Amino acid sequence: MGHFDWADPFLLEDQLTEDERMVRDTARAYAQDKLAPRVIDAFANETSDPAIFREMGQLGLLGPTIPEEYGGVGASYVAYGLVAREVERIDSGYRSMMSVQSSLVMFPIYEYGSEEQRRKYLPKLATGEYIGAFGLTEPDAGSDPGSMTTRATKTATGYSISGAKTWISNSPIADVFVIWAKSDAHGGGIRGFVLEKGMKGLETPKIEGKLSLRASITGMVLMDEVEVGEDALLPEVQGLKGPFGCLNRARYGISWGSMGAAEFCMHAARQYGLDRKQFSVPLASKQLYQKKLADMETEIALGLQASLRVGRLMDEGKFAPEMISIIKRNNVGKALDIARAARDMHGGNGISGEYQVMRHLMNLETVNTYEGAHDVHALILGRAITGIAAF
Ligand code: TGC
Ligand code: FAD
Repeated sequence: MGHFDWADPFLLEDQLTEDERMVRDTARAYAQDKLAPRVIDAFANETSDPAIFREMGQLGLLGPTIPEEYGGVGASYVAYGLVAREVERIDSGYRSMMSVQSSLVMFPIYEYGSEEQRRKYLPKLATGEYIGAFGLTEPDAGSDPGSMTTRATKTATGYSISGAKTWISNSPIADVFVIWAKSDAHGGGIRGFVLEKGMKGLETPKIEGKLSLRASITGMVLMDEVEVGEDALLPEVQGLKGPFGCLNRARYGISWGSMGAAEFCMHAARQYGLDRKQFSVPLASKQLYQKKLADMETEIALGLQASLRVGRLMDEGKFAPEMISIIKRNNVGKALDIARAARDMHGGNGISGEYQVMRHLMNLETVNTYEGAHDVHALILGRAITGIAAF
């Protein structure tokens, strides 16, 4: 008979390769030693430390799936998921910084870019010397990015880009922007462009006063006739499948990351229940308290196992986007429920920054909305199940 470990109920550890465990251990040590000590202040003061990109870069945690010749470490998608889980165990905002850089900026430059673009940007994005941002969402085009109005107009030497992107992670501190726009020269089709900080007509104001994801800076990208050369166009992709190809990877990472946040909340609630006495006994001795822990344990075990399965299919080139909708939607939804229950189980202490569960709860509200809102993923699945698009 096997041994039951409440912290690893389905022996996930045994299902990882040696290399995957190594990457995970690096991410865990960094997250616990370097991110955990600064997150309470960063969230309280709404500060996002750009040095985090260089620190992660040094450890190979940015764009880990990119081949070594471009600065990555050629890791598996399972390893990438494990990194997201360790980083989001600390804070969803830190995972956001990492996943935008890796999946939404490095991936499209690698997959859709020219050889010159790869060589110019990827090594510096991998070390964190450059910070990247991804501009798809607009004030009037969120769940429906196909209705974007940002335009690229052909000029003698390249393109002139005008439009507004909003809710863009990293934008106020970014050096490199992957921007999606409708291009006149390509029949109005959606194309990707790489813009750089300091270009004339490009502004990136910060969005102030977020109550969620406060350790990750968010802003707009305002473009007023920004002139770029032909070399700014990502040549190898056209249409919405360009941005969606990136989103598949980021959404997959979020499915692991949200489980990291959920694990933090569950472990905190367990410890709190063992330490805290009411009615002369530990709270953890109560049936209601144990049932909540059992529900958390179950959802986390199932969620991690599902992410691992989809990760393996990605590594084998056999995944479909709908698989990712299942795990992004379900894992984040369950993580939100778990964070809410953990907050409740901490009583009054649960609302204090020091106990951290309420910060996870507030962060997960964003995670539930971005990268395809919870209900939008239900509709993606509904379309696959019925053949009828209900968007
Ligand atoms: P639809 O007609 O379904 O598709 C248009 C074209 O795109 C292709 N496609 C995909 N390709 C690859 N992967 C996917 N997941 C794909 N989904 C669709 C599709 O095959 C088609 O190609 P083609 O060649 O036939 O043209 O498009 P639609 O306009 O009906 O879209 C519907 C819907 C709801 C699925 C989609 O618009 C959607 O997913 N909306 C959600 C938007 C979203 O996720 N935005 C995220 C913004 S970035 C962000 O939030 C970053 S936060 C990061 C952080 O800080 O961590
Ligand atoms: P809407 O699309 O207006 O949706 C509002 C509500 O309506 C949701 O509950 C949604 O589920 C529901 N809904 C929408 N359509 C339907 C429908 N057809 N049927 C039923 N219900 C529907 N975007 C980027 O491009 N890059 C980034 O880096 C980025 N970072 C972000 C960081 C943060 C902190 C946040 C909050 C957002 C970020 N986003 C980013 C934007 C994010 O992707 C969008 O907020 C998200 O796609 C939802 O769009 P929306 O906010 O316009 O909401």
